[in-house]
Amino acid sequence: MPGKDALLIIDVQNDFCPGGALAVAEGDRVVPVLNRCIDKFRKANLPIFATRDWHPEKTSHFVTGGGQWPPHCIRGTRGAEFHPDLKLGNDVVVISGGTGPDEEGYSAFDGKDSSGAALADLLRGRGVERIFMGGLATDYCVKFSVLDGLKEGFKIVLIEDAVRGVNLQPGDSERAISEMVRAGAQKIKDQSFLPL
Ligand code: VGL
Repeated sequence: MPGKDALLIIDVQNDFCPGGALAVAEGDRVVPVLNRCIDKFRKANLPIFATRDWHPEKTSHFVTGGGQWPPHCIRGTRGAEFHPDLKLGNDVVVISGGTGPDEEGYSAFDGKDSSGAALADLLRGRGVERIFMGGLATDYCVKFSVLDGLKEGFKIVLIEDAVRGVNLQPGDSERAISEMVRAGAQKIKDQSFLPL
């Protein structure tokens, strides 16, 4: 794997996993796949970023504030925590999104680290040119993050077996993947780059 690669893990939080407030079917199935990716990137000393939906209690993103979604990923709650089996460590940069009362926060590129730095600047600062992405949910945060990453000029590789979708309408995830590929994303299964 060339030195200009990074791993970006999107919103693998309890509320998006089975039993959570906005559970994605099989959401937890991405965890072992992403853990193998984390091992690879960690061993190769390549940067790893993990985003989290980090909402206030009251936001126009929730049905309770006039939006579309049941309350989920309210910061400070268990639902907002990363899935406990995800092998995150101190070396992983956490990016928080949807923090304002009027923010949908779908795209990782609207998120910030703990010092307020934007994701694109952090990536460029590390010399990243290509981003491997996986997480939740295919048809929302993953899709918007992939499309924004391409607009920002990064090469994007979608790890297909490391994503799951909400599928409010049947087929939303497949349509989202087609849209990402049409926009210029490459898609792979993690096994295809694991034995480096
Ligand atoms: C997401 C729906 C609502 C996501 C966030 O992380 O994909 N989906 N909020």
